[in-house]
Amino acid sequence: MRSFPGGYGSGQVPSNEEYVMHGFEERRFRPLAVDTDLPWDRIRLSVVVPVFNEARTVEELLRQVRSVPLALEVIVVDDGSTDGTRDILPGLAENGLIDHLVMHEVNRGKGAALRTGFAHATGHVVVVQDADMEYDPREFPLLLEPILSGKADAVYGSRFLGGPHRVLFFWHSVGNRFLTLLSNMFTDVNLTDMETCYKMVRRELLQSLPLSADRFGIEPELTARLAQAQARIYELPISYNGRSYAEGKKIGWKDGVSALWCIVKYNVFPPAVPEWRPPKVPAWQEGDGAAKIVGAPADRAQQQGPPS
Ligand SMILES: Nc1nc2c(ncn2[C@@H]2O[C@H](COP(=O)(O)OP(=O)(O)OP(=O)(O)O)[C@@H](O)[C@H]2O)c(=O)[nH]1
Ligand SMILES: [Mg+2]
Repeated sequence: MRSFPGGYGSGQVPSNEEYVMHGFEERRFRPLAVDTDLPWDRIRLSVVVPVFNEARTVEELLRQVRSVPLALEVIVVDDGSTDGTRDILPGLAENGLIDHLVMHEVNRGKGAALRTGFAHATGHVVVVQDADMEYDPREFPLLLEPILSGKADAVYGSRFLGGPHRVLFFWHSVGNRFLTLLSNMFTDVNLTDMETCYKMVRRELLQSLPLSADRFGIEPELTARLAQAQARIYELPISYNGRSYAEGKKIGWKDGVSALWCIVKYNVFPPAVPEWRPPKVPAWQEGDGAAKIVGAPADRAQQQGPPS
């Protein structure tokens, strides 16, 4: 396995070009290499960013997203922000940081924002990216690999599997683990972080699920529907840079209580979800020479010559 000059952990962050040229061979906190033989250049990832009052972070977050060496479709849904976010976003769309910008006239909640975003997605795979910089988009390739290699239909990035994380609220983590336990008892899948933002799902599957939660109930609902569809779910460790209330944290104990009811509701009551049967050939490999996506990693790497 080749290493980036300096390598992760040396304090030296590889440039985007180095990252591309070395074909994701360096992992951030796993010794395993990403399989460079996978068709990274044929897959398009739709990134759905729900935004509510994130004027402080949304531009920097979108720059981070855009620097990921994958073919991306960036969909931003403003959820009735009142802190100036709505004035910033159109300029970011003009500058090419956003492909589709949708504005909710009034605040409707993260779930409603996600459903709007999912409806606009046209990529092969969709991932949720919160706008508050708690999650690191450089981890998209890690999350995508189990889908690209045909092993998974959905991938969750877990904050509780040993990835680097800011040490923060103990009782919140207890609450998260309890909600995950309860969700698992209903779904009979063994997740470690049901509430994680990093949920990556094949688009056809995601758009076939009946989703209706407007607020944070979308997390247990999506999990319940994926389990009911018998989707193959993978989990990977991710890093987590949690924020304090002074830094803008919004979620509170009332959201935890409402999650309890949502877990019961979406696991016990209809509609029934039909079993998901993945097509034999994934959409990104259809046809002999499925069109390569211009600007995807392999193209850029070729333009720059082989890795030394
Ligand atoms: N809180 C909140 N967030 C929303 C809403 N609509 C969209 N969002 C966005 O959904 C994402 C997740 O919201 P967060 O408040 O960060 O939720 P969280 O990460 O679970 O909790 P904290 O960051 O700890 O508050 C962020 O990008 C928000 O901007 C809403 O009505 N309320
Ligand atoms: Mg957050």
